[in-house]
Amino acid sequence: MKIFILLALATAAAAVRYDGYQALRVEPRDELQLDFLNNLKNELEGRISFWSQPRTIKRPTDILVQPRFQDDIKELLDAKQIKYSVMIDDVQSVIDSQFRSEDEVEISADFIYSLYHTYAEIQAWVFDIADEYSSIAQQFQIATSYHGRAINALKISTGGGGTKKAVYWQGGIHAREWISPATVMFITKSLLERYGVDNDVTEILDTFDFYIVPSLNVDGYYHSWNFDRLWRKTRSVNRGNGCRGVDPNRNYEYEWGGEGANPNPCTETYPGPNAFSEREIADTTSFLLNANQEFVCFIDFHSYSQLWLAPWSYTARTRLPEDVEDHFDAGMKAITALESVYNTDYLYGPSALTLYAASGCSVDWGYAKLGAKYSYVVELRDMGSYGFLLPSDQIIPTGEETLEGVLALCKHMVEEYK
Ligand code: 0X9
Ligand code: ZN
Repeated sequence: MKIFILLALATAAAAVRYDGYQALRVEPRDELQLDFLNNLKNELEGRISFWSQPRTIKRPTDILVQPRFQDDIKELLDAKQIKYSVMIDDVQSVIDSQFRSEDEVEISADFIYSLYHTYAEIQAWVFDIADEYSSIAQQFQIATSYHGRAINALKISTGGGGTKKAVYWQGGIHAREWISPATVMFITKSLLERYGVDNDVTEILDTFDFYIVPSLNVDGYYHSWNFDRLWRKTRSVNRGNGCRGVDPNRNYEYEWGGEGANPNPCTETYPGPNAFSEREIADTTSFLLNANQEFVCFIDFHSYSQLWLAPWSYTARTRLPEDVEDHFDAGMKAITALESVYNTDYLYGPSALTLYAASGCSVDWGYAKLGAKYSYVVELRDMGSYGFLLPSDQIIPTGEETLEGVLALCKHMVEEYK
């Protein structure tokens, strides 16, 4: 009996709840207001979570505020005449609406693309889709997580014995960005089902080999399903510190530990004790470097903000890469095609200049170290109505428009490389 009660208590305490938490959209007007927000962020680090960084007056900053701080924060913003609005009134109710009911789980044995899926379901999907398209697709384990979970990947190849140029796409590096794995799975199955049916897709798959990882940060993803929906980082233990996890998108070995990374392990942008400290990142990058293929494309799918970003990410204070014009041409083709589907507004630009500087990011590593000319980081929907909590009825539309975006990019690459 005692044990039972203890267990019950432990489970009740495990899941983080966000009852009454508000997401505030804050729109700084000038550098002074921006500085104020940055100071606020530093002071309240760990107590208030910034969903986006207050780095530019061109983009709003979204802040998650717990009930007991709401009055104070709003008073502060009013006093400084900083414009804000309540983006989400009760974060927990939006979270609740995202989890599937038991009925939905039982609906069908088929994979339902219009729902969010658990870690186990996504990994099973990799095996199943490889089986379904076994003449051109193959499952393989690309990495192992800190907790020993398998990180499965798909290789799509229509022949060529490894001599073709290659494309690499990954989703789910940030755990709470659920739309990312969902979108990567949607575009992957769309490519597979259109091969031999649609001329463009056939030419694309006949020109390039594809390596696709739907869910990279699997420990974080598992944690976001079972314990804290808003978890971002990995789940590794930080020595001498009670706060867990490293930001895997600050952990790449290119300009590691510079701007936009925070040495405090309790922050969301902690880059880790050293580059590639996270097994998920070390394993995937070493796979790519040893794959014996020439990678020409690297895309890391994130959410949210509707941005298509190119190098450099690590700083705005350097010359843009020599391929800047080609990055721009291909990137603009991608967002033009994407926008034409549902009129979803996207912005294209070099990462640090468009958003904020972030060092040790995948996009820079993909370009500078892997040598993939077309290296991008894509921030999927939305613009901040739901932020990381995008409702599942937007999965298919997001998939459909993103598919058109990547197809336009691939067509550009076919022209260049075929
Ligand atoms: O900060 C990140 O890792 C990415 N944004 S997210 O909200 N998905 O966490 C953006 C990385 C892109 N690089 C730069 N903005 N420099
Ligand atoms: Zn992200």
